[in-house]
Amino acid sequence: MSFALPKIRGYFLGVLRPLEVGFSIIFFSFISFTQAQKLDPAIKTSQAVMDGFMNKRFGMFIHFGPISLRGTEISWSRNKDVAAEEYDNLYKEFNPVLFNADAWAETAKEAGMKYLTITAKHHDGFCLWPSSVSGYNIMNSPFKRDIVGELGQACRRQGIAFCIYFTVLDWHDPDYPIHNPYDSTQNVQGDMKRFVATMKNELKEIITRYKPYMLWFDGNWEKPWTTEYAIDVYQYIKSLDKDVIINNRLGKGDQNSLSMESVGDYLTPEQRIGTLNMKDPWESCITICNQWAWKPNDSLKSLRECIQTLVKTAAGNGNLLFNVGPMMDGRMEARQVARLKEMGNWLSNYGNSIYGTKGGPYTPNQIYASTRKGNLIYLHVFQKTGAVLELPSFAGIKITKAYFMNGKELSFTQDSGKDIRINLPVVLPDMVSSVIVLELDKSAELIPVMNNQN
Ligand code: FHN
Repeated sequence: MSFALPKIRGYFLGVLRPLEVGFSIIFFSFISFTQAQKLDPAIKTSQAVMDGFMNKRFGMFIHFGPISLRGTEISWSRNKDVAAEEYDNLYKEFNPVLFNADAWAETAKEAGMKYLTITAKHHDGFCLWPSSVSGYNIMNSPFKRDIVGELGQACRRQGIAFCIYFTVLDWHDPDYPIHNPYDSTQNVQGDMKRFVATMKNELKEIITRYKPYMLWFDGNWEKPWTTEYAIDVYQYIKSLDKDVIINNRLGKGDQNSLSMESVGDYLTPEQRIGTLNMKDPWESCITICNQWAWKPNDSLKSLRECIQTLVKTAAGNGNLLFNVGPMMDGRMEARQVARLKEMGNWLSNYGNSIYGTKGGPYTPNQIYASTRKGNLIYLHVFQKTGAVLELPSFAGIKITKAYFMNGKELSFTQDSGKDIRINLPVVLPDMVSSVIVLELDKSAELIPVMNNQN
């Protein structure tokens, strides 16, 4: 038997060795594959930069391009309301002569917005800056002015952080396999390697010329795009500017399925107020009307809806990126500018209850929502349901004073662990959202999120 062992051992080694090698190749390629699938946390945007971004709470989103000549939706109306041929030649008529970057930046400033995001390139592939990478750009239109550059400078003059929207997919680029989302028979072989190289060159132009504070990617759900490309582009961007913020739509997926696992720095719920989330940074993007790009007589949200959308977003611990679509001549509609100004008036009174606050501890509902900072809770009351506002109380922390922000003191009772009862005046001081300040004897940020759904 003993002499047999080396043989058996030799036999098995004979068999095992190649298997071992095989397994280790598979194992290590799996590791490197999963490694490539993961973003190196060391290059991720720093917590300090993200905190600075989340303290801003309110930004302007601008969807603009040659499609404003037709008043139909940007990119999605191509091959639908507007034939691709006609759509792709609109830039030859695009001449927004009344475009005034300072007017746009001032409108954002007076609305109380702290950052602004412009669609430098949407899915239709048209570049609103003088790109030397793509000839399909503003300098080949009758307008021949750098809309992105002028807006960046205007934002800096107004002290507003300048951000840039950049599409991942490009239905106009011959290297991108999909040219019509409504008809896959028009798909082509394309060349994604070259497409990603072009994307990097365009991003280099944008980042080095305009030094955006944040890049708002989109169009990351189609088949040709992969997580590997996303990681590669994220790393490339960070090699150009380590502090530029990148939303989570660089990662592969659609906006509802994306998580913090995705490639990017924050979550981006769309056309809805995100759920209260004290852990992951998030920003809801919502239209002031219905369409992203300009549409004649599009239905404009009421001031109540606009303010309560902002308040509920902040109360959920998120930012609101509020969208306007300028008209074909480059002006923003006067009624939209007026609505934004009204929001700015509200914020000039109650801004401290929004900027730099945290969400919670109460979960927003139809009657109230709350934000907090230090030892203060800001209760946003949307409507009266009676002479007394009842709230679940929080243990171990006492309310020392209650009063309307910039207003009179209110009487209240608090039996810890059960509820808080605040006596309200006959008429609330603000029609859309009245702010009651609760001063506490300890930090409000210690209070766990309450489940106070009505
Ligand atoms: O397809 C785009 C759409 O046109 C618009 O830009 C919105 C804004 O967030 N995002 C995509 C739809 O999810």
